[in-house]
Amino acid sequence: MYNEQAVLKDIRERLSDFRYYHSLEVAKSAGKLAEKYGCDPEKAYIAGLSHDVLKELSEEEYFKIFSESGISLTAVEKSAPKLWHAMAGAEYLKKYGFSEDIISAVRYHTTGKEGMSLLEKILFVADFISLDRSYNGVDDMRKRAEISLEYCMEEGLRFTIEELAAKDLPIHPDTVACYNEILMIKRG
Ligand code: DGI
Ligand code: FE
Ligand code: FE
Repeated sequence: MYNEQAVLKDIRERLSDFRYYHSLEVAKSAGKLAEKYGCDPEKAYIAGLSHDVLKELSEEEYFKIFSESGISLTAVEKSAPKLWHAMAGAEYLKKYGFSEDIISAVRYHTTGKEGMSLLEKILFVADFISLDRSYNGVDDMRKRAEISLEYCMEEGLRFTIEELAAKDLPIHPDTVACYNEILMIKRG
């Protein structure tokens, strides 16, 4: 239904071994989370498989995609190269005819945003807890994902925001909005 073989071939050709295996693991984790939380596992799997498809482009290649698709970057986005693969990847994946919900999950998998859909949350969490991940605290993140997606996202966003602040890097407004919304839900 989603031309999984073509996506597999595409990511195999575009990504290093390390990132290719990361993509396979995110797909598996996303599929499992979808089953647990009542989302479409096939959609979650294909979103996971393709979420980092353009992670390894050059600056020139990203900007070619942005200008061809009429995407203008904010000052924060211009100064944050790590965000480009999600913005460009979402555009690129339109060629597969993916539905808007899959495209949007890829688009926001790095920053998150306010008002995320179930599929968007699943991809965001799967990217943190996939089996290839081994950072300090990953076990806690996996436990949190068993309890609720938001409980895991809260910690993931805190981790990202702290890391960015420590490195003097800009924090995207979508990241902040996502974090604030989850805290407000928690506080009722
Ligand atoms: O592509 P992956 O490495 O699998 O994971 P990802 O797409 O979540 O990217 C994580 C990187 O993106 C990490 O180095 C932090 C960076 N990042 C995430 N949110 C923000 C951000 N960078 C900036 N400048 N601002 C953000 O809000
Ligand atoms: Fe990514
Ligand atoms: Fe990823």
